[in-house]
Amino acid sequence: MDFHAAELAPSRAYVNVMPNDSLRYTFVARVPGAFMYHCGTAPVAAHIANGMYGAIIVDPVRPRPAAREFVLLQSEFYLGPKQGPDSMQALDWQRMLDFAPDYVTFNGVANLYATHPLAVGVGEPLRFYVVNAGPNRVSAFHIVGAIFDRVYLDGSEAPLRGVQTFNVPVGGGMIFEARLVEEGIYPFVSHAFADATKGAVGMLRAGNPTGSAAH
Ligand SMILES: [Cu+2]
Repeated sequence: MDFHAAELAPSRAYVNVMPNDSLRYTFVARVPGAFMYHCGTAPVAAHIANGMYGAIIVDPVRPRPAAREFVLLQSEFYLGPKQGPDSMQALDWQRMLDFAPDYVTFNGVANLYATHPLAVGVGEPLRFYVVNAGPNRVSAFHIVGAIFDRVYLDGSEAPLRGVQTFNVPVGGGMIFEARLVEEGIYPFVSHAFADATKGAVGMLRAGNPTGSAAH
């Protein structure tokens, strides 16, 4: 179990834990930010592609200003043929090596927030903790119709300002702050549009608009 928020010796803490065995270690989360954790057992790519990851948000000692907050965890799924009575699909290792995912998702389900938009207020301060588990695809995070007021790179205390799109590297996490200036539907995407087409798209619903968005 590999916690990116930790500073320690992997050879001590990130060792294999076999069935019926256990391991305990602690760490101090010194650096604030949005961090990935994942299974670190070989082959790591297979385990991440099978969903063995998550996000840890480390808050700064002095709290960030109040905002409506969301955690978005981008990842990919590479599927083999449907098998058995329940049509189960296992990882296709070659497709993973070829960067050819079937689905690219926010929080594990393709188009999850396109079909279930996130409700926000008009002009409300918004904060997105975006973690990219991969295992392969960089997330070009963008909100259609908004410009990020601030983007924090991991533990950086000095944000970038006035940013339209910013890459979240595989195994990285960024904090995005924005406001939506008028009532409406605002898509958020990975602007790598093959990935948006494969499911890395959602909607923010500001206020109570009528109509829909073209993206
Ligand atoms: Cu890692």
